[in-house]
Amino acid sequence: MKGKPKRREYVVQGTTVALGMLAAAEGAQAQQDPAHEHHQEQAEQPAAAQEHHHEHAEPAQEGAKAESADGGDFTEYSRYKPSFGGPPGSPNYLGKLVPGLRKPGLAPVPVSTPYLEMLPWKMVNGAKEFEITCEPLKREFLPGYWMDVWGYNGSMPGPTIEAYQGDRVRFVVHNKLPEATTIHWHGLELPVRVDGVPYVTQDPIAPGDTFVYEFDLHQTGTMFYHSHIAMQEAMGMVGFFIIHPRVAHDPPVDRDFAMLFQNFFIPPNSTIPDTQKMDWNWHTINGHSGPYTLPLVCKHGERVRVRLLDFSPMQHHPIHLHGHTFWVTGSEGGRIPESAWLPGNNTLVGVAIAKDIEFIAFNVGDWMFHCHMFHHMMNHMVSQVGPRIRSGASVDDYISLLDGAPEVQLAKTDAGFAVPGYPQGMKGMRMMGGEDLKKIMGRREARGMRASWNMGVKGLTTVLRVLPEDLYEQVMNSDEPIEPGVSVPGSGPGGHHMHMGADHA
Ligand SMILES: [Cu+2]
Repeated sequence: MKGKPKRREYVVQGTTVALGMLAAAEGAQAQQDPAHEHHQEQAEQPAAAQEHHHEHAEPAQEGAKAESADGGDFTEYSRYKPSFGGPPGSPNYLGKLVPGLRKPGLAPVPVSTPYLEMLPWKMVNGAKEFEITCEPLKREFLPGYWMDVWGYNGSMPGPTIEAYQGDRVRFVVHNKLPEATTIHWHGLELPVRVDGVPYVTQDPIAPGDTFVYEFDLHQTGTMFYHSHIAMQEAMGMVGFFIIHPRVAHDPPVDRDFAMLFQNFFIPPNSTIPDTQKMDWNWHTINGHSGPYTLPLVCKHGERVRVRLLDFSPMQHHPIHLHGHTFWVTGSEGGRIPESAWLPGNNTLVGVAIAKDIEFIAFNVGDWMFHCHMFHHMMNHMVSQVGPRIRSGASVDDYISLLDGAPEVQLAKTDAGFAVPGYPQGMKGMRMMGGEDLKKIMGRREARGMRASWNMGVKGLTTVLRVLPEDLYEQVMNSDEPIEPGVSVPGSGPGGHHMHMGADHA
């Protein structure tokens, strides 16, 4: 960072004043706030937590030391720049127990699941009652690519269920699928008759029928709901079921995001997933492929939680975040005790497993946040039949489906096919431009990114944007135009944002 004065200047300009005020406010708050004192006094509070709240009360000192550290002293942790904290085992080591900017002891922040609605409820006979309709629907994976999938209430994945420990919940489930279904509540400890397994715990819900599930929630964590019929799961029938504690976990987070990863095989020129195929060419996060995934935007210095869920048929996803070290703090089994949290930059999320990660967003910029499987970092990986077909390749699959298969040219004459074995020029992928591209580049969450950012974000890829407070306000809460590239200080505006698809490689 020191070698890049431009970037440093930017950060300083953007945040010094705010930081000074924040530090002063926090210090004052720590002295005056009775809730904070009470929190420190609690006898049952672990020593580690007491220490970090003590530290929280003296951010001014933290800032002063960070300024003079000069590489010699690694023990101070700064929420506003890369730093070590430590030693390992201490509460501020790699930001482990450094709290968010929010006060402890409050209700949790609501979870944010980009592109997925919250499932509404109303109180009926002492329970939160939710209506769920199982149905076929269309989902736009990328602009112009409308896929025929199955899901809930018009959404794939389904809307997010957000509830609290101690709630009694009731789900009135309507089946508008052409076949029978059930809903299983994954990770929940509940009476067996509402476990949602066809034949084993209940009769399947026939098309047109309604079934009611009702149970109490005593757990917390990142759970989910899904059909318990395998081929329906592969059509997309899943959604988040997040159960918050009544009081936020300590240390409190300022943001709580959730991302659900899926794979589908959708043959070229088809819109229907082939659920029996053990090959995958479309990859989605909350129902969208990169760069149509929604950037996660947070403010510099915040503590952020991201809940990761893999609901792919067969494939695991090593989820990698650039520029930050996170701690794995939870699973579909609930909160992990602090002693068992693991630091990492990449965590393997297995099929039907949830992992919560937390970190301090100390590093300003637009950071890649993605699955690290190479085939999951792009769309439309197709072999045998489709865009990659060329002379000498097997056409068995194609020939066996002559009546139903789209027309495929066996000889390609354009230059992109001149290099044998070079698959990246995906000739079957439709070009995108104009209105399609506006759908991607015109989103509020992408304002101020480099003009060419979309060329580097594909498949199971999104971007974590850590913005200084003033830029965050500009991006998220104003409509004034923003210069491209301003969120990657010193990098320039970026090239032209281009059509995606075939010919950029
Ligand atoms: Cu993956």
